[in-house]
Amino acid sequence: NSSPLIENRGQLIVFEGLDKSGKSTQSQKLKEALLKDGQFVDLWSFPDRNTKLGDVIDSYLNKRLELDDRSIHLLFSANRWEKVSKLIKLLESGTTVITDRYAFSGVAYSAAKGLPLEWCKQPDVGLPKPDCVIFLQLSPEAGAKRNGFGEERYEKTQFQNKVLEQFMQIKDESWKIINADQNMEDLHQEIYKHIKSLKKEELKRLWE
Ligand code: DGP
Ligand code: NA
Ligand code: NA
Repeated sequence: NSSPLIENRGQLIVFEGLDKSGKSTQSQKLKEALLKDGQFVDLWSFPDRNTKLGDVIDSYLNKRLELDDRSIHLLFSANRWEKVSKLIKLLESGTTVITDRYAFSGVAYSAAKGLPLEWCKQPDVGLPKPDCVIFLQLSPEAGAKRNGFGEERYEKTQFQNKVLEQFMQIKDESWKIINADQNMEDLHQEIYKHIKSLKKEELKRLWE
């Protein structure tokens, strides 16, 4: 008995996990499955490296640029905020938005450097709250064996272990933790089933 506004809005589905946990592949597969079901779906990725802020973030990740930990933290957050009006418009118009990473990465990666968790959360307070966070759980050691690991700034096993600890501090009732160390197709089916079981609710805001 929810209102038409709630019934018709798109869902915000976030994929989180350590580097190389399979988020890009699985978010793409989920998009394709939901499109097949006749839904409107957009697939996003954070950081969005295609904006001016995203260009600075890309330089930082590729180690062409050094920035203070707090400064880069705020840039990652600003990179989410610069896309919020578009995000809300899409959700309200009935498009489901899947994002590869969101504010949870924002907090986990910075807190893993030693910044206070509460400080890390503040810039993202008020962002649209995901209807569901799919957390792809893969051990840092397994991630390190996957193709391409080690190229970017944060891709070191010891640091990934710290990031994982922080992710486990910030998880909440909207999270679904899934074992990512299984074949791509089984993993996809598990995610798809979970998403289809979600109830439509009013859009809330993060950490308020
Ligand atoms: P990706 O493009 O998803 O591989 O992300 C690039 C790297 O940046 C990855 O190591 C995770 C990290 N990252 C993503 N979002 C944030 C954020 O908001 N803050 C920080 N500090 N790191 C982030
Ligand atoms: Na990465
Ligand atoms: Na991403």
